[in-house]
Amino acid sequence: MRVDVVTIFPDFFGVLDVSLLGKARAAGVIEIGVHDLRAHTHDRHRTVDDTPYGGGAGMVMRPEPWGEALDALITDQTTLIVPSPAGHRFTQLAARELAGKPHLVFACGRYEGIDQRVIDHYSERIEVRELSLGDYVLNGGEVAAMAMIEAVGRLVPGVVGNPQSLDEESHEDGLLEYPSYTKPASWRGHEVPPILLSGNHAAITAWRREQQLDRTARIRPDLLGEQ
Ligand code: 6GU
Repeated sequence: MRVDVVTIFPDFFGVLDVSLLGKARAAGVIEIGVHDLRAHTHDRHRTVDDTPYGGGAGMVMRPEPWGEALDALITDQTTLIVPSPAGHRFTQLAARELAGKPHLVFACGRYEGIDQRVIDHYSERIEVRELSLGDYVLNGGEVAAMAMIEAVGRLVPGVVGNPQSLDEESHEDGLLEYPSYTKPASWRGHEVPPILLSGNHAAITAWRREQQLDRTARIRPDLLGEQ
């Protein structure tokens, strides 16, 4: 898979060199390119934003640098992702879908967002997804893009060492994960649930399922279709 990111803060993406994703990158399983939007400005001040038509607070990113930057990156195989608090919710299902795409381009906007015509223009040519992490506001798309790259990247075959560990995680089966324990069996007066020491695998599986349902009902009843 290839991932390209366009941003006015390329330095944000330095962390993509560390941990599992960094290893996958070094091994060539995922190629990631980070591109400075300002390389596509042509004025002395390298301007990327301007005041909104119709008035209002904040600044809007001008379409021309985006057009130049994205034209240099996209092919008809590209999925363009625009992180935005006004987008569709980014979920584990969305991450799975994106992990099957050959080329993702993230357009990280700042300020009040990118001129809408950029999204309209590329939507006529390629798949464009406006995606939000959740119902809160970040200063820009960079941190959101990083979260999405990590969530998608770890689903690409060869990135996570043991693929089975992916199947038992929160959200893969629509439920929150069961609690995990390791040694010692007793710590500061807290005991590991005895069933986990019983060696009865059927009973352990049933207990874990019960814990998943219990936890989901308490913490995320919306996942069970209850509000
Ligand atoms: Cl994708 N972008 C911004 N700016 N804020 C967000 C977000 C994205 N998701 C949640 N909040």
